[in-house]
Amino acid sequence: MRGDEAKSLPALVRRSPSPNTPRTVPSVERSTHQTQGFTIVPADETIITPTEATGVEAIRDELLRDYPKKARRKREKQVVVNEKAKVEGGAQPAEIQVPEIAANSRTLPGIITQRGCCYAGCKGVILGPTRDIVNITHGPIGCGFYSWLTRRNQTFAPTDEHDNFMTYCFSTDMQDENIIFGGEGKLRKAIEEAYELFHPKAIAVFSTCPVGLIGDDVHQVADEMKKKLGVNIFAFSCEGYKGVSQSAGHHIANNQIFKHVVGENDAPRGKWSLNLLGEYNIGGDAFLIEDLFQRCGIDLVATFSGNSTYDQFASAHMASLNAVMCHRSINYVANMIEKKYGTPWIKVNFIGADATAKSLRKIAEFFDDDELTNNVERVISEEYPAVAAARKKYRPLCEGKKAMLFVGGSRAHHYQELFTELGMETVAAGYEFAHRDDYEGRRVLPTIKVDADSRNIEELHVSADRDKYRPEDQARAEQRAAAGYQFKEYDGMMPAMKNKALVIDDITHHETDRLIEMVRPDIFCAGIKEKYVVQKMGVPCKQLHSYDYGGPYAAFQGAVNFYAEVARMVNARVWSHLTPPWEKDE
Ligand code: CFM
Repeated sequence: MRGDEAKSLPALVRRSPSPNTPRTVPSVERSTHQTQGFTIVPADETIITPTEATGVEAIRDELLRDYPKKARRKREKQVVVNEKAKVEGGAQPAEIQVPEIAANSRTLPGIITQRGCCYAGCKGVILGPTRDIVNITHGPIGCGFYSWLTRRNQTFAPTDEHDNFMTYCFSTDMQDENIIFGGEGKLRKAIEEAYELFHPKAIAVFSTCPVGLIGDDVHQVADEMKKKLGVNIFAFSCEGYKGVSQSAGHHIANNQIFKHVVGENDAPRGKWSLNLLGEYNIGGDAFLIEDLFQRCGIDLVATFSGNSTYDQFASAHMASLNAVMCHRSINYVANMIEKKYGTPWIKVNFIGADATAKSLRKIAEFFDDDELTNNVERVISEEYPAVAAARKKYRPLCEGKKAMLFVGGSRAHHYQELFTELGMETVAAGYEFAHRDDYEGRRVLPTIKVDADSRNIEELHVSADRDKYRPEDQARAEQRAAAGYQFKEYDGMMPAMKNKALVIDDITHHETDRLIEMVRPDIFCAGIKEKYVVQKMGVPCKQLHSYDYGGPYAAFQGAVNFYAEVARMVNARVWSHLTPPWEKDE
């Protein structure tokens, strides 16, 4: 911290530095904007006045101050002040430029990350919400237990006759002897037993860490059993240690579903058909989106993977359009489907009432059919009165309050929409495991360096399917693009945030503590691991992973639910009455 700024901070900083910690920090290297050939004009909105602007940087310095040198050098690149600039000139229309942030890199040991593992991303996130695939965890029982319905992904099997295995927990329960002599035999038996008991359409096998370490060939076993039993059986090399976070697990899961399931069933498609990619039906979100589609007459072929079935995945290649909700977990699937089958894709967001209306209109615009446009406008006008009434009631209770959001890979961005609708400010946000494109937008994709950890994750080389590629879908996309319609667009979280907001990748426990102490937000959004620590500091914490047993929060009705919940939380006085035991005098 530089001398003068230090003086402006004491009101913010409650904790005194330890006597051994030097008060000075080497000046931080800030990323600069590419200026050549452009004029840089500061973006108009700023949340912090010039004097306070120093404050944001001082807060950043304060977060980094206590780290040892090496750790600090790494975190400096992941803790960024969102200094936005509007770049004018050049051939393109003015665009917002944001600083570079380091993301998708290994977590420093000991920092207490919010992240999960590769197996969690594969088994829990991507395949967890599918109800009629038997998901067998190959590994010790603990891994199986922790993948058992801990993520509030809901499903709706229409009758008892329809398979729903989500409430089951299948594990090979590896023991010492399997670790020493190999677990393939036990896996074969487990697959056979699951088949005999349930006769599912498909069985998936998930590798936990020891499976990779002892070298069980899960793919060979899956192939062998597929031939023997005559149902689709495939496996995932999603050992927990692979990659740097659950993001690797998403990729491994999606690759296998793309390879082994998509394209298996050529079901007829409706007039306006689409897949919803990256919506996992947490707390029933997908039910509300499905309802909107149904009322608009949109044919939802498959959701990846909220409230989904095997058959839906198998016919996903038939849809006319892919709409991507969670960019982080699935954007590459949209690309692969486009290459193989010709289906174009767009980015949508059904979190926030305004975002929902915008997304529905974008879908209608793609199909360019008056009948669909009228349906969409009718549904929006049916939904808006309730949204407007809720805003009128709850916005005055929330206006001007500060939020912080630190969630996996999409929600830290999407939920800012809802806070904006309530008149609240997102002063700091970050992802656990997203990549630079989720922060800075897809235009940085060509500049992202692929490191050794990412190289470990298989990249599929996809080409057009000789029989199933539809040139007419691509022709329509090209014609729509020529008319100015934007495909494959995602600008990322940072351009959408206010100037000078703090953006923190893979936030550490220490930074969380210090940030809350200094800024005292009115609400902190994270997960169960953070929740009670944050609340003991006197700040309400909303879980955006599980919704704290609440929700749904998607679409219009979800927005109304969220407004009410946030208004209740930011006005709850219980937190101001709380003195944590360590602050009591005795
Ligand atoms: Fe996508 Fe998700 Fe998320 Fe994610 Fe997740 Fe999740 Fe999440 Mo928890 S797929 S990146 S791995 S939106 S489980 S439904 S809430 S961390 S922000």
